[in-house]
Amino acid sequence: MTLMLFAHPFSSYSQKVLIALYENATPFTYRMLDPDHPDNGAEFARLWPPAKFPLLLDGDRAVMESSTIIEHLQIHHPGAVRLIPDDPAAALEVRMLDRIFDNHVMTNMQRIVNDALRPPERRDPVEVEQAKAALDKAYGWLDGHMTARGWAAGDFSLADCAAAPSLFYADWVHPIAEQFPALRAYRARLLARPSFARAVDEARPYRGFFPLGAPDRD
Ligand SMILES: N[C@@H](CCC(=O)N[C@@H](CS)C(=O)NCC(=O)O)C(=O)O
Repeated sequence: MTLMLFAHPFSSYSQKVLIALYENATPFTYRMLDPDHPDNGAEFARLWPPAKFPLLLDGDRAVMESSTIIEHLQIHHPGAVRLIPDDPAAALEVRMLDRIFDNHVMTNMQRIVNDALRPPERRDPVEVEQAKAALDKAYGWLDGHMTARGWAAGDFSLADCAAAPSLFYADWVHPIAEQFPALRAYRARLLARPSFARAVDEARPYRGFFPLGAPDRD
């Protein structure tokens, strides 16, 4: 049964799931969500009216939410790389870090990007200031957490799939300061991981669309 992923290469949550697929070389059909593929957009909107992507279609079963998609892949299409450990306590740690990256890094990064997407008269400097302050708090905690660690929670896992795009884009909108060397080194390690390097390369043609202007690096 062919897996189908409705996604876009420049989307951070799409990248999170693409990392998982690439880690295990899991075959799938890429259903690109862009104006050149209106049929994909129409089917996606029918399957999931909130229209937040990515979405995985496994036969006739639609799976929403990036973390759940990665859990689904491990249960139904497992590969050599176990992204959620079998040990329940280790799995809990992985899921906690996954939530931290999504809720405290990705969400605050998206607040800043979403503000930049608004017309100038509807932008909110207070919102941006609060999001940056929240990112700094997250960076501080994560820097301590990553000291003397290679990956976020044991072996490379779901948590690192979440960390890679969230830290990648968060550093673009609010750079991780030099006072957080362990977090900066972790971001560099994620960029060197072949699965994420591939996702970053596939997204490269779209950098011109980044509303705040993509930096000339990474
Ligand atoms: N909690 C969702 C978040 C998905 C999400 O926010 N996706 C973004 C793209 S990275 C999106 O759909 N943006 C379009 C929109 O908000 O209309 C997940 O983990 O999959």
